[in-house]
Amino acid sequence: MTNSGATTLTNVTVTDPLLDGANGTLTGGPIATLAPGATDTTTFSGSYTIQQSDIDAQSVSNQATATGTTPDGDDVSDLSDDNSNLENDQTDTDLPDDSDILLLKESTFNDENGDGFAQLGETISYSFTVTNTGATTLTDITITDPLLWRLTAALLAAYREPCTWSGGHDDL
Ligand SMILES: [Ca+2]
Ligand SMILES: [Ca+2]
Ligand SMILES: [Ca+2]
Repeated sequence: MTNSGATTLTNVTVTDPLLDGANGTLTGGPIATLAPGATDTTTFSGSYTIQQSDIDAQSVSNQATATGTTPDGDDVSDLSDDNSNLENDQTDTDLPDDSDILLLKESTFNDENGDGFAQLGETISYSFTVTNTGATTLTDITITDPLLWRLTAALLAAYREPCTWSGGHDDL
């Protein structure tokens, strides 16, 4: 925070929609008096707790506003910038990507006539458990399985249910 004008400013405050919100804190101030050319780097500080939407976006952007009162009683203000006193850019924080997925495929042989052996026409049931092991929200999750496509084709011809899908649907 710098007073870039020629007059002394009083009652200097900072507002920030992100840090003033439910997941942020903005502490310090107001600065009672800021002389011409003076810079204050210690009075105001803030923090923000990142949300799932931020992790998914892999970035947090926001901007603060400083306001001070001139000797005439007027207010002057400036939108914050990330690296220059002459600009008004949002401050961006990149969040590292942490996306990953795991698939578990389990099987059960269905000894449908109960004789302890496998015969033609008996089936195997498969279940799939999909887990999001990363930190981001995943969408449009699909499973491909060349064996089950073959089974589906072969057994649909015989009007039989080729396999069952169970488990993991909550993760899908
Ligand atoms: Ca800038
Ligand atoms: Ca600015
Ligand atoms: Ca059997």
